[in-house]
Amino acid sequence: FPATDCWLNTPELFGHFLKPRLHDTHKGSYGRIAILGGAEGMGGAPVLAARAALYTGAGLAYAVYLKNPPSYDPVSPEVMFRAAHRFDFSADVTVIGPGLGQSPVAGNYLARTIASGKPAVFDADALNILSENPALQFSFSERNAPSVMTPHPLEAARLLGRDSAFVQSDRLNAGRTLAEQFNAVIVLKGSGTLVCSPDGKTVINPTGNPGLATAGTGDVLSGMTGALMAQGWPAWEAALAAVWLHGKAADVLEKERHGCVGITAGEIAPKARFLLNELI
Ligand code: NPW
Ligand code: AMP
Ligand code: MG
Repeated sequence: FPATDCWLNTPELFGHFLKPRLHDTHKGSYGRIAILGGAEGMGGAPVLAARAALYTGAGLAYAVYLKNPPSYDPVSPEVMFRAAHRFDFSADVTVIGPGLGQSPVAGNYLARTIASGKPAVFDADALNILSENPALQFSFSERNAPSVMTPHPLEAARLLGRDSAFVQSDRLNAGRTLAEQFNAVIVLKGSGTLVCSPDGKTVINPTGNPGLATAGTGDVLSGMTGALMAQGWPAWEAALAAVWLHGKAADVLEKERHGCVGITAGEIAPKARFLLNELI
């Protein structure tokens, strides 16, 4: 894997982690994932991520809200809801950011996630808070646990102190710079999503289409990534597999529908589940 090259994402890069389930296992064997987010008006984002995590094989999924969690969601009763003040960071993986908002309380939970020493996926508003807070950036770079960051171009731009045109003009450089700066696997989203590792590996993803340009698809990707990490996958392979499956699911939907217009975020993970089982 020469560090200077950019490789094409294929299942061969993560296939060695695809394993059939053993008979003598239980839900605890497949990991507990917590999604921290769901500020006022964005309560759907953690639910999308939690459902996607279950479709990707996680054993248990919690949607953790800064305040006023619903008691349950009738559309996805498998998801458990918690208030953040009762959350102890004991889940195997924390996904922080989907619909989190940027309040001081949200910043506090981000600081605790960074300090938790647990594998984590940082998305959306977690990245926006981080970009405004040098002290948190420092503690992030000192983190000694698997970390994935999933910025879209504007979130990456905020982290770099630039605008999205700057990021888009040299995506490779933006992704690699962030991976080195934060010592994290960076998923720089958008057409031709890049996955960059701190040691310089870069992979470009060929799956996906503009049908993904719709509300909540990024929240789904963060849940899928976290779910694979909760099942013991390293951050690098989890990010590669999630990105590939997420895009491929959209491609299958596009084919079935004779076009990509009107794909919704909630449809992605059920289709990705089919593809995941097919690969296993
Ligand atoms: P421009 O215009 O190019 O400069 P924001 P958000 C850019 C939650 N959600 N290629 C583009 O910038 C999220 O989780 C909740 C190029 C665009 O205008 C967050 O917490 C939902 N550019 C919160 O909302 C469903 C791209 O980014 C700007 C790009 C805010 O997140 C929706 C938008 O970024 C949402 O997920 C691309 N591929 N993609 C729910 N149901 O609860 C993005 N950009 O202003 O950070 O807003 O991403 O919507
Ligand atoms: P977010 O903006 O966080 O909701 O994430 C959007 C998701 O959709 C990411 O996984 C992007 O890579 C994907 N996406 C958005 N637009 C496109 C596009 N034109 N082609 C392929 N994937 C896209
Ligand atoms: Mg997003």
